[in-house]
Amino acid sequence: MNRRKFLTNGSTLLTGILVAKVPLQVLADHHEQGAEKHGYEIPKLRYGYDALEPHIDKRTMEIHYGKHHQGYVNKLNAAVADDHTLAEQSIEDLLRNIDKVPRKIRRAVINSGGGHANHTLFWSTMIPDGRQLKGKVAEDLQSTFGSIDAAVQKFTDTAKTRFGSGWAWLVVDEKKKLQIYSTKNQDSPLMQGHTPILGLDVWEHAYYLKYQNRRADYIEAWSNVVNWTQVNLNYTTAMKA
Ligand code: MN3
Repeated sequence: MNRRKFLTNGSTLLTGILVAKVPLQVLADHHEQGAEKHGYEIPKLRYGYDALEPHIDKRTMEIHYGKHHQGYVNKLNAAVADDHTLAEQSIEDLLRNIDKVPRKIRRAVINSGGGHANHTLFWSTMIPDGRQLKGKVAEDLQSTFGSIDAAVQKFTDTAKTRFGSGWAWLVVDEKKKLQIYSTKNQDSPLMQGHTPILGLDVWEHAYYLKYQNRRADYIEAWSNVVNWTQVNLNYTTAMKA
């Protein structure tokens, strides 16, 4: 993936604006809007299963969203079912305060709660045709990593070299600095006080149906559908928090 690809994909301005005005938290935390008894809920996809074709295929989306993500939500709800004080927190707060989660369910919350938060961000930072990398996040990627190309290359390499299952991240750390790194399994950057603003799922379930062992091809394809408008919004929101 390269900068030119990002820059040439910002075409549908109106859609970008509409999407940009929906904060991630609103999508993630349906249970905060008076639906506590239902527990955590999978956010609605803002595009169809086939909308990211040919880069991300329909069948992968159906299984990834409908089976994997829903499975994380179901297991998370089962894990916190007996503790109202846990279940009433947003998924972000639950993971930020992971040390306060009782030991006997902590691993389940890390795996399933992390899975829920990570995939919620993942869906929200993809959009058909992608959006341009610009705005404050572009400026600060350049100043932090030397150039946009260097930042993109570091993210790509991080995703390629994550051994086994995990995620590549662009985060805002506790000092409000941008960082790029990967985590294993469903470990969320929220658990170390960082706010993820872009995440790439490199579990094999994210790409194996279409790309088999060719993770690099999947990463390249994904770069065509990154919603940098949403990432920039996530960034400015995290910097204000
Ligand atoms: Mn996944």
